[in-house]
Amino acid sequence: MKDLTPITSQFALRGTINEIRPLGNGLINDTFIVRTAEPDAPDYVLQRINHHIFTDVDCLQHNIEAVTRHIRRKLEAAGEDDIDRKVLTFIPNITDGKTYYYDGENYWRVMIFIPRAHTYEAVTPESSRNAGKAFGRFQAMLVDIDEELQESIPNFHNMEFRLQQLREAVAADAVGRVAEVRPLLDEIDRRADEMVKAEVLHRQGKLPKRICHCDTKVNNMMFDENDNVLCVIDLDTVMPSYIFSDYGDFLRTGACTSAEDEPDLSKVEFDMDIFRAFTEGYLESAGEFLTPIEIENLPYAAALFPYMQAVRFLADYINGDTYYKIQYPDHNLVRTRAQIKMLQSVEAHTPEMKTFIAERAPR
Ligand code: GN1
Ligand code: MG
Repeated sequence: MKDLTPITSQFALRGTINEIRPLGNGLINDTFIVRTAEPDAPDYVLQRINHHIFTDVDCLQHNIEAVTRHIRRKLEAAGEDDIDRKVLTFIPNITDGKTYYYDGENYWRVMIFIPRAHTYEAVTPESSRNAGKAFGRFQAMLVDIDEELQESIPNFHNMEFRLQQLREAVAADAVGRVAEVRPLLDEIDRRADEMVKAEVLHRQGKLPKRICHCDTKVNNMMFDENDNVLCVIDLDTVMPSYIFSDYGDFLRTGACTSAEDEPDLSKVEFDMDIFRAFTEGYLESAGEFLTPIEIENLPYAAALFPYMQAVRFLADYINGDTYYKIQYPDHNLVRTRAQIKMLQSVEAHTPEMKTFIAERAPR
């Protein structure tokens, strides 16, 4: 591994660096843990921001700073303890105080590593109830943010736009993979009209955009020693979106009985126990501000995200794997198949989900 201390020395860190090692398994940025020698100095997380994807790093960091500042104020006002573990802290660089550093080639940022905390790749009904409460609370805290946030990736969760990108990929057929994926394209086409419902409702003035996390994968949440949620991490995609983003994308991974790239499709199912627990937790903390249209469409959101992810993985496969990191040649194809299987399982459970939500909707 390349020596990263010239980078870390650009940030006002406390303590002496012991080691820097890779951390986590995100598909976009490169992440490292920076361990310090002194027990009273924090450890840090160093990230190389993928600026091919986040082309406006200034906008990206502005969103993150605004959101963490607002949440910190809310936690302080609520008299919470342990606040440094409940919201991320970014370290300014030593030259101009920005929360990122450009070395002429790459963009880097550093945040405090949250101690005695862990993430999960899979959840239990109990921890997903906590997760539901945490993401609902995250949205609730941001309902009254006064700073304006921009979309750090324009049209990120816009289903019409994602379908358009897929169509463009198919038309270009850059690496000759279209013929092989026809059956998957048919699965996607059949559902296209119903899946763009959020955009339609928004144009009709019936569905608001709110500040959402937009990458609520289960592994983007930190839990403490007692499996309580501490905070939500990976804030790159915090931006205005429909609440469906956070609700739906959590269930896509959290309520899936397998990994998002499971090759054995018989293992990919929608787990109703997780759905029930997460939904109860979410409605408990978000129920206050959600509108009836938002609540009524939660089952749609559960289907929308495996669908959208299938569209994105498949477009990347067709484009020759230019966006997501892959571990083997047809990884994006395997991912797409798993997302379609997940979608089918969600659809099979939709009537049951509707009944469950109707019975619990706040009035
Ligand atoms: C990406 O960075 P990571 O792995 O948490 C992606 C998400 C996808 C996810 C699929 C900026 O998230 O939108 O849902 O992969 N983030 C971006 O695993 O595209
Ligand atoms: Mg992540």
